[in-house]
Amino acid sequence: MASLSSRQSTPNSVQLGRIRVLKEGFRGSDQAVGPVVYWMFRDQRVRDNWALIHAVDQANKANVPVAVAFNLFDQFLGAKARQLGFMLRGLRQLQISIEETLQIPFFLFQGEAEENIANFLRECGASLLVTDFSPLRQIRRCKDELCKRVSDSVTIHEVDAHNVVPIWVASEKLEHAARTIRGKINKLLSEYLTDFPTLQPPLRKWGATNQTIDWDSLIADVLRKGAEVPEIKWCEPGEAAAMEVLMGSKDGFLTKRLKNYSTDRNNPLKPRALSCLSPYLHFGQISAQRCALEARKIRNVHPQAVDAFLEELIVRRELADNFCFYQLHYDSLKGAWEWARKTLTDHASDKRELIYSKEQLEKAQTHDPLWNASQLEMVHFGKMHGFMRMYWAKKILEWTKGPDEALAISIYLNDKYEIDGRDPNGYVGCMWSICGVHDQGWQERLIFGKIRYMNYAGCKRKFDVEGYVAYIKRLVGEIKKRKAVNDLGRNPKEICS
Ligand code: FAD
Ligand code: FO1
Repeated sequence: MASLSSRQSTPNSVQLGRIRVLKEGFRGSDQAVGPVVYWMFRDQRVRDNWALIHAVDQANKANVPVAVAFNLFDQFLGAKARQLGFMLRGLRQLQISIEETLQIPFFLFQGEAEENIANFLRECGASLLVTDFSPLRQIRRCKDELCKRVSDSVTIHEVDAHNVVPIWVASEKLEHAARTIRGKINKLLSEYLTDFPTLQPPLRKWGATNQTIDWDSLIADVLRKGAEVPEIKWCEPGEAAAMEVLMGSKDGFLTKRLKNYSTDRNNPLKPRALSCLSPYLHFGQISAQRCALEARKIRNVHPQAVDAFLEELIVRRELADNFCFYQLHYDSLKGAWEWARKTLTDHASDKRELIYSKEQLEKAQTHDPLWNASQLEMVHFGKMHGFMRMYWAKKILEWTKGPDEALAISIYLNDKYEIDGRDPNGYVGCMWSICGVHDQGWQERLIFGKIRYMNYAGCKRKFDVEGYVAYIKRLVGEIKKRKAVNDLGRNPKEICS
């Protein structure tokens, strides 16, 4: 796979290092140049989007029009109403914004992406397809298949619009830990952590389209099919809401909440100390690069908090993408390092005092009120506190039959209930907790072997455990009450029957 070699680029365009050529098209001298299509999937935003900037740039250079296409899969890694509702409501806003401000048409397809996108390219006679980047296997398989299906004349460019330093530029190999990638990323920030150009409507307009998207029925459909995990009300979807969470004057992270990030971010009783950007970052409704640029502007005021935030936002997040990009077994024991696989295998048949089934765990039916609270926070609120995620996953290792099962259950629950699930951060979070990925070996003990251990007593020393349990009880109670009132208002017959 060729990455465009020179790092130079024309002013206002995308650094060439951000772009990989997935397929080089061959056009006969008598063949006209066709339009550019941007197949959007991971970076679902109009603003600060290098893939969109590149697509417009290329269209202007070739004097052809550009369109954006999105493919809604029939099923994507078990996503339910919670995640699909959030995504589609964000996309509905995106369609209005991209069509009104940039006069770029937005097309939505449903079903098999390889087929839909290939058909669309054929129908509009496109010469260039631009896609954004995700290291997930499902997406890579889809792109490989698409490369085979499209005509020889079509070129396909992949743009890393998600990471500040493009994943293949930051490192050419699987990194061991944050300490091995940090220096590589930091060295490249002067080159890549730059401001975005303002995007103007493309020079050539796409002809009239007769496609209308019935968002209401699309949303109603995913809500019905995925009703088992309902939407959350506290997190408003879309680009505008994302910017508000980052820098809103009322409760923005950088404007109002950042100062306690370095001291309070590991206290589950103080969730407001966290940015709460993960839902937006996951669906690409905000760019990590924008968050970093804005955070850097106030570094002189809160240096420690900004540095701690940038470490998570850039180094840890890009380390997770590095792992999934270079380790195809990013979600199984096969992907763990040799030392970790050995120690987990050595201890796989250690006697467990307690074993819970997937169902018992899902229903938060363990003996441990702290674990149950974190599980309920995820199930009902849709976002477990970052510190609790580590304890939560490690206890699954302790209370299930073995590491394979523990990893599978943690990923299943994480992907099903977290609003930010199905993300490289999630796979790596579970792999870190259960398989020691990006961690070191610790003193050997039963079940865990050399994998880092966490326990209730340790949590008690760090924060007010009873306070957290009580807080979650209140939170879940309020969510259930609100839901009952809403259900009553919406369809009284259904409730009574
Ligand atoms: P903040 O602390 O404000 O962080 C800002 C951003 O930095 C986050 O949005 C995220 O993009 C990045 N970040 C923070 N912590 C990490 C980390 N440890 N690794 C990589 N990037 C990080 N994150 C997800 O986005 N999706 C998941 O499904 C997910 N599952 C996890 C499962 C487990 C078992 C563990 C241990 C961690 C998981 N994380 C996941 C990482 C982390 O817990 C969340 O990113 C964080 O809690 C999100 O909240 P925030 O945006 O308010 O965090
Ligand atoms: N992207 C798509 O292009 N089409 C989808 O239907 C789709 C569904 C989806 C559901 C849940 C979710 O968390 C993400 C979803 N995405 C979808 C986005 C996406 O492709 C992923 O966020 C990235 O691949 C993660 O790297």
